This record gives sequence, C-alpha cells and structure tokens, in this order.
Amino acid sequence: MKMQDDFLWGGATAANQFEGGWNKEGKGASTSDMMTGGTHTVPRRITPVLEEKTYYPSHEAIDFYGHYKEDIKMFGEMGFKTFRMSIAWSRIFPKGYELEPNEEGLKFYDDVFDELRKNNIEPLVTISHYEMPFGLTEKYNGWGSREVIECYVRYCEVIFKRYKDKVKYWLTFNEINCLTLPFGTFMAGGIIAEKDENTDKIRFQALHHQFIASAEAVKLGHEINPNFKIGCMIAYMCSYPNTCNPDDILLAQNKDQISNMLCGDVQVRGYYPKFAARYFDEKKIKIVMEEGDTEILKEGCVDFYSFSYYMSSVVSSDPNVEEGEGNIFGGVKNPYLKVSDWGWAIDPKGLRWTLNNIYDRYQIPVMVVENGLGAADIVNKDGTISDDYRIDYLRDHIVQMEEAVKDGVELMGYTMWGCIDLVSASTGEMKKRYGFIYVDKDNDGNGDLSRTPKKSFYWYKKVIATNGENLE
Ligand code: BGP
Repeated sequence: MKMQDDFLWGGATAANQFEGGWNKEGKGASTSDMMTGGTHTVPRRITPVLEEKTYYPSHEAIDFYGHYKEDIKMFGEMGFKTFRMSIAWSRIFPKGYELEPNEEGLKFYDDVFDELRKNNIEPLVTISHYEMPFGLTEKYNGWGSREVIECYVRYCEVIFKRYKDKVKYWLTFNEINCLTLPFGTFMAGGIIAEKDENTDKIRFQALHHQFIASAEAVKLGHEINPNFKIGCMIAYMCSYPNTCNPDDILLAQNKDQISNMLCGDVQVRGYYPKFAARYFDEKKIKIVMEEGDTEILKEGCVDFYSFSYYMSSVVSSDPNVEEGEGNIFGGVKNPYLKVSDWGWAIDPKGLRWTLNNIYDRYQIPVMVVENGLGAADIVNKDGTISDDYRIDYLRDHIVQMEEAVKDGVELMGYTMWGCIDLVSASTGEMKKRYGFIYVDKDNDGNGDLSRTPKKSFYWYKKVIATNGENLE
C-alpha cells in the first residue's frame, strides 16, 4: 500500500537530547542541562547547581549545534519530507523571564530552517520538549506557578513572528500528559518537589497552566499566520486489561481516560472531560482556575493530534497478579509480546488500535511523531552497523499504521524517533540508540561524534522513495 502523496515521512529529535551547545552564544541553562547521565548515574539525578565533576549529557549531546548542515544533508539523502525538532527555549530567553529575546539564538534557528528548506524538508517544531529555562524553575518552581504562562506566550509570540514564513507545523508541548505521572514532575514541569511531597496536586495544577499556555499559543499562532497548523502531542500509553474480568476492563478504561484522553480532550475539544471531576475529587485535587480560563481553552483548540507510541502495557485489578517488567510505566507482563533490551513491550498492533481509538474520538488529522526502537548497536569490524532488529521493529509498525489508514484513520505523517542517535530522555544514556545514523559517542561522553549511516538508513530511504509501498 502507498500513503497519500503529501504524507509527511521523516524523523524526530529534541533540542535537549541532540543539540548541545548548551551555553553557546547567550543560551541559558535549561532544566535538562541540570540532569545527570552516563553509565554510572542511572537513574538520572537533578542537581539544583551544576557540579564540577558530574557528567551532563545535554551539554554537548551529539552537537547538532555544530553539525547541523551535515546532519540535515543526511536527512535529505534519506528523502525526509519533514523533520521534527524542538527549539531550546533558553536559547531564545536564557532565563525565561526576560522581556527581550537573544538574537543569536534566534539566528541559529533561522539557519537551521533555511538549511532544511534547501533540502526540501518541512520543519515540524516542538515549542517545549521536556525542557524550559532553569531560571523559571529557580524563580517560579516551573509550571507550578501561573506566571510561567506569560513567559511561554511571550516566547511563542517571538518565534511565531520570526519564523512565520519558515515553519508551518508546530506542537505546543511534548508529551503533555506525562505531567499526570510522578516522573513528569521535573522533566515535563520543571518542578522541584520535596522528597515527601505529594506531587499529584502540584502536577495537575501545572498541567492546567500548560493547557492555558497551549490554548493561548494556538490562538496567537493563528492570528500571526492563519496557515499555521498547531498540534498537541500525547505520549499514548495503550493499556490492555489482563483478563475479561469486568474489574480489569474498567481499570483499563480508567487508565485510558486519565493517562491519555484527559489531555487530548482539553486540547482538541477545549474543555475538561466529565470523568476528570471524579478523579480530582477522589485524589483531593482542586484545580485553581481563573476567570476566563474556560473561554481560553475553548478558543485554543489544536488543529491536529500528534502522539508518541513505543509500547503497550497490561493492567490488572487483582493484587495477587505480579507486576512484570513489561513497561517503564509498570504493569503486568504481556505473554504475547517480546520486549526491547530496555524492557519496553514491542506491540505494532497496539499502534493500529491506538490510531483507531484516537481518530474515533476526535475525528481530526492524526500524526505519529515518535516511534522507534532503543537498542545497543554494535559496530562491525568494517565499520558498518547491521541493525536488522530496528528495521523489523519499524516495518512491523508501519504495516500496522497502513492498516489503520485502511480502517479510515486520517493520517498526516510519521516521524521516527531519534532518527540520528541521541541522548535517552529517561536514562541519559547514549547506548540506547534509536538512529538511522550512528554517532560515535558513548555513555560517558567519549567519541569523535562522527556520523555513519546504519543499514536502516538505506531501508528507510527506500520506504520513503516508494511512499510506504516497499517495506522489504
Ligand atoms: C519520549 C520522549 C522523547 C524520547 C523517547 C524515547 O517519551 O518524548 O524525548 O526520548 O520517549 O525515550 P528514551 O529516550 O527514554 O528511550
């Protein structure tokens, strides 16, 4: 099967995981610049001040900052129609609360967008991908404070105006629903919580602030350029019931509602779903809303729904059922699925289910903006990398994506995650590689940063050239 002519094939990245140049030309420290990484520091630590002998993987990352021309050329060679990247907010507003932007930071993205155009690649820009200026954490404790909305909207106004003729596709927040989970507190919210603090309340309040910020950005973006297409981005966590016990079915439904639909509903429909009220009540969460918030949400609905998909999980209501290692989000092991080297359950059919589920609910264009396999690649003696396992993973997912299109889903595009090796968000490692392009760098920062196409590079090139028809 072929996809429609304007299907957006491409790859996805995020500034904090691949850009580097963390303090170059006026850039301020971002929240991710305060997160440790490398073999010896998993899980990642957050250091409120930079420690001298500690390794911070985002500081250099894979230095896209210094290699962007070479990298974009390789994306062009693969035939990318689109490239998903994020802007490092602290490159534009170093502390986050300044009134004037950093011109050198703006200039860098001008150059990147021009280079993409030269290679016929349409940029797809995430405005905030798991980072914000650390200055906003220090001053406001991140998205926990409402003041940050104004800073975000000011940042959006600057980039929307500056790049209005260079960028058409935008995403307001990466995986916004990660704020519904404890691990998102700092990574998605820039919030430093006390060890014993119950973070539910603060996270859901922060989420509300992001909803308002996103809605204001959508409205503003459309005023600046009515042709902008601005989307939401959800980490879709598809959860199966462990058995046909109605308790398991209800548990899976509830998980889908809170983890996935709550955010999609607010951003696509413009209001909180009814089930949220009960959840907040039971959790004793009281969202502080200001006058006018309801209207803002209504006026700032997104144009399309984008999401990341890596795996599925299984939930059980039975306390005697053992939790397995099927997923980073916990859950029961699924006996029908294999897992990746990092324990993520590989489930291509779950992608078809997810696409149908989303489209049935919202009936707006959908895009898969992250999907891929983190694996420890081995460089052969002759310097080649035979990542057949990655090709298998991607092929199986693309097949199911095409099935979903046959089911009727209106699919805009597919950007494979980590199209060039980059730093892992959850572990801070380099070893967990996703790319079509190998980057010579290890967990502790050693390597010459040279780039080498893997076997999957040539495979994906053929997939794009045949518009998804030839997956062999
Ligand atoms: C998503 C994030 C990405 C990316 C990806 C893979 O949740 O949006 O930033 O990192 O997951 O995860 P990891 O890097 O932890 O393997």
